[in-house]
Amino acid sequence: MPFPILSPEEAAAHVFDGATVAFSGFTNAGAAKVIPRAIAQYARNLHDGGKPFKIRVLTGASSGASIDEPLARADAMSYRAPYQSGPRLRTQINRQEVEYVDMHLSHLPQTVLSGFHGKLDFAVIEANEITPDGRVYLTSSIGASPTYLKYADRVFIELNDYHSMRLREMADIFILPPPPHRSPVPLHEPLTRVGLPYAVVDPRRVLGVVKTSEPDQVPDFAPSDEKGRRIAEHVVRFLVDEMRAGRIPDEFLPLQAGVGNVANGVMAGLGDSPDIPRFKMYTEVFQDSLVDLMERGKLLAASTTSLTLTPAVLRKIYDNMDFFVPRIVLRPQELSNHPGVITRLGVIAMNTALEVDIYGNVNSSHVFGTDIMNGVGGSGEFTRNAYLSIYMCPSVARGGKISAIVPMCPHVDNNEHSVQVVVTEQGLADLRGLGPMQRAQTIIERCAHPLYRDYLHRYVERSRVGHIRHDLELCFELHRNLMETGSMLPDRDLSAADVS
Ligand code: 0RQ
Repeated sequence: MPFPILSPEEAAAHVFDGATVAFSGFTNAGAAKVIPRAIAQYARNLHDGGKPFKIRVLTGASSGASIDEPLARADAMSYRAPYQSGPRLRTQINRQEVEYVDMHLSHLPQTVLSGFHGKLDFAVIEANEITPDGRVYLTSSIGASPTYLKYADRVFIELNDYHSMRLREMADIFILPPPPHRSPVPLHEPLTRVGLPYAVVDPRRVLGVVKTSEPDQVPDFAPSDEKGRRIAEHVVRFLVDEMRAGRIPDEFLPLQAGVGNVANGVMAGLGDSPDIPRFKMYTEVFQDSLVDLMERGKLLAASTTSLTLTPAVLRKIYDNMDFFVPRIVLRPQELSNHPGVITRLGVIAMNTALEVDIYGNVNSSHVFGTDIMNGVGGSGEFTRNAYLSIYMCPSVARGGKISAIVPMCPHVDNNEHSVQVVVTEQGLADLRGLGPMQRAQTIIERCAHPLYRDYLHRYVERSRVGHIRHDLELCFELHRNLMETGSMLPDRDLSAADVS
């Protein structure tokens, strides 16, 4: 090993106040683990001595328990991009203590190489091997690590022997050159390979290696509830009908599914349906339910940037690599989420909304238009470029006090021009080919909870007539009610309503 072996504390002590540090990890999969914790402790020690210490943090996507939470608990972050999902960090962002750049995930590598985030002082990357000539074999996610390894001034490798050494057989790594010297990415099928099994670093910039044996900290999924099952049923029926109508070919189209319990439940529902043929995925996150589908032969192949799997399920893959290696490709996020490839393959995208307005604009990220939940993540690049873009959510939250169908979203991540289908447990609104007033009627009738339907119809009837109807005095009345009284319809007796 030509690189110095360091303790996490020795590595952390190199990092200086104000440094930009890029960590591996797309979700908790493949996230750096021991060095971020040591940096958090280092920050606490400096703070106790009255010294300032905050770093600017980049990752591939969220990294909750591994990176964001320890650093947030130590008040050690001043800046964060491109996606997060940690409760503590979320609070700091919403108090404006941390500046957060919420961005499309495929754009991240290009913004790094172009210097949009400033100079990259450090990269901290989890790997299961680094060779003397600088080949780096990554672990359970690729994310933006190849870019970070290429552009960071100084690099630390967390050499984690928990992961299977055979992950490199899934890896397909290729960095897009800067514009205008880009050729079309020759990906014609989810399993096509265009790159190398390793990322590359200039060995002279590697300051050291820290050894670990820690699993990824991916939390368990909640079992699918009744609403989730009904949402899954609507999606399955719609896709089967689309096949029968000849708008989805018999061999089906590759699927993308967002993160979370709803998406996990919908994928399980698709897997259980005898009417859905065997299919492939072109997605960014490979979640627990997909492993079972692959073992049953329903899911034939998947392209992803991360294996976001709970430890027991990841272990299943590692114990059966002969089966999984030929079926999974792990790519950098600029390829897993590449708009051109998503369009070429005709991906069916299924993502989750916090709320949807009556015209089909979607808010997935900002409660009240002000408070960040997680971020836009990869939802934007899939929604805008997919063959079919589907949004799913329960029709109400908090026991009916919140309607997910609202007159106007106070923040829009994906707009009515890209969103084609909206699904709640109440039903499915197919918006293709519909003008604004038809969209409004369809969404209210099919997707809104009965508690809110009359209100929403009245809103449309009373609004100013144009191509789209809106009343700028009342469009946020439900949100204002929620902020002021804790319920969007304060006068409704929810105990009498069926909000199950
Ligand atoms: O809050 O837990 O305090 O009760 O929001 O709601 O229903 O558990 O939602 O976990 O499926 O996540 C959109 C956030 C959904 C997620 C979002 C409250 C509700 C609850 C969470 P409590 P659920 P889920 C792939 C693609 C954006 C990025 C994306 C997400 C909490 O899917 O972040 O899709 N997506 N990326 O009570 C106020 C409303 C609400 C509301 C629900 N209308 N107003 N609060 N809640 N609706 C991933 C990547 O790119 C990596």
